[in-house]
Amino acid sequence: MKIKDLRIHSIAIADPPLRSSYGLHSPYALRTILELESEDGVIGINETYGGEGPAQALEAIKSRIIGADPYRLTGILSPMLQGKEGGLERSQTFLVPGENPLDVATRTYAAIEVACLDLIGKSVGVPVCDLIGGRVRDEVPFSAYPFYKHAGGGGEGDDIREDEYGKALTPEALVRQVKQMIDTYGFGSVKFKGGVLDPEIEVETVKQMYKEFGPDVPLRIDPNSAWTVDTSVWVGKELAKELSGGGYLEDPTAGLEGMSQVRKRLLAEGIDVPLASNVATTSFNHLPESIRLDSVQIILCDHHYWGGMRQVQHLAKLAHTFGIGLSMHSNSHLGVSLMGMAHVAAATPHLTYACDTHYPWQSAQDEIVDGGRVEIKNGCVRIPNKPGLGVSLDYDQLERGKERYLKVPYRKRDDEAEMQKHVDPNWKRVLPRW
Ligand code: GKR
Ligand code: MG
Repeated sequence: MKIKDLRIHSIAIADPPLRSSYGLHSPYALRTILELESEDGVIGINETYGGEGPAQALEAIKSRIIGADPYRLTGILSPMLQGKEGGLERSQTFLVPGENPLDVATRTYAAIEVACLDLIGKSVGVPVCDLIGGRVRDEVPFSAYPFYKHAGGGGEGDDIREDEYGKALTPEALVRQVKQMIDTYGFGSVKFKGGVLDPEIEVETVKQMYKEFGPDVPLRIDPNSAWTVDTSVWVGKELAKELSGGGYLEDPTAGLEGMSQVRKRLLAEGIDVPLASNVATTSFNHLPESIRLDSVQIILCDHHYWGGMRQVQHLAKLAHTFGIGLSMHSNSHLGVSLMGMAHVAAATPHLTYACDTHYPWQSAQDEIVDGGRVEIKNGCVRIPNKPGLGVSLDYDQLERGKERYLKVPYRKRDDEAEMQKHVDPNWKRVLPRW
C-alpha cells in the first residue's frame, strides 16, 4: 500500500471563554484535520493542534509522506522522536500546548502516526486499539473538566454558540457546572481547572464540590503552576481529605525541583496526595530527573505531543515500572481527537485514572465527525465496532470549519492576548501568581 495524498485542513471551532493560569480562551480554538489517502482510495484521518505552526510543520514533511508505505512510514520518521528533535528541553510551563517550538517534531510525528494507523485499520478492517497491541477495555473513562468561565458559549458575531453552562466565577457556580456535566455525561470523577482566582476561593470551590458529590467522586485540581511551593503545600494541607481517594494535585507549582519540594513537605506532614503533571514532566527526557526527585507521582500522557500512540504505550510501561500512575491530558478538541485518545487508552493496561477531556465544551455545530458528536455515556467512550479510529469525516462540516478559520484573525492560541482584550489590558501570565 502506498500513500497517494496528504491533505491538511486548518479549521476553527467555537470555544467558550474558559479561564486558566494561561489566560482566557479565544472565541475560536484552532485545530488541524489530516487526511492520508492510499492509492486504492482508503482515507486515514486524524486531528491535531491548529493554526499556522502545526499546519506548516506538516506541510514541510509532505514530500516524505507521499509515496510512502503507511506500515513503514513511522519507522522512517522515527528520528523525529530522538535526541534534541525529540524534545529534550521542552516544557509547557510557559507556552500553551501546541505552541512550544520544542514540541514540533513529536507532535508532527504523532499527527502522521495516528493517521497511518487509521488508514491501516480501515484497510484491513481492524480498530486502531487492536492494531497497537489489543484493547484491555472496551470503554474508556473520562472525567468532568470544569473551568471558571465568563458568560458566553464561544463563537462571535452571528456565529455565537448557546452558553450551555453560563458564567461561573464562584464556588457555587462551579458546583452547578459540574453537576450539569455529570447529569449530561455521567462522569465519575472531576478535574477542576484552577490557577484563576485567589487560592482560598479555589480551595473553597473544591470543598463545596466534595460536599456535593461525596468521597466516591475523586477530585483533582490543576492550577497550571500558578502557585509558589508554600501556597501549594498550604493547598495540599487544606485539601488533604478532598483530594485523597483517587484524586490528585496537578502541577501546583513550576518545575521538577518545585514539585519535588511540595511532595517532600506534604509527606513530612503525613499527607500522601499524589502530584500529577502535564507541565513539568512532558517528555521522556524529563523522566530520569522527575523520578530521581520524586517530583511527579502521576504523569498525564497525551498522544498529541508525547509522539503518538505507541510512545504513550512506552510511557505507560515505564510509568508502571517506576510505580508512577498514568492519566491523560487534553486541550480543546473534536471527536477525531477524542477517538484517538479513547483508542490509545483502550490499549494501555497501565492507565490508572480517568482521562481528561475538553469535549463537553465544544458544540455539535462544530463537530466534523460524520454522524455528529461522539457519545460519552456513563462517563465513558465506547470503542465502536468499526475499523480504524471508528469515525470518518463529514465533509460539509469540515468545509464550514475551514471557512470559519479563514474568518478568524489569529493563527495561534494566545490566552494572554485574549485576557488583555476582554478582561484586563494589563494582564500578564505571571508564575507563580500566588
Ligand atoms: O485549556 O486552558 C486550557 C487548559 O489549561 C489546557 O491548556 C491545559 O493544557 O488542560 C490542560 C492541563 O491539564 O494543563
Ligand atoms: Mg494540567
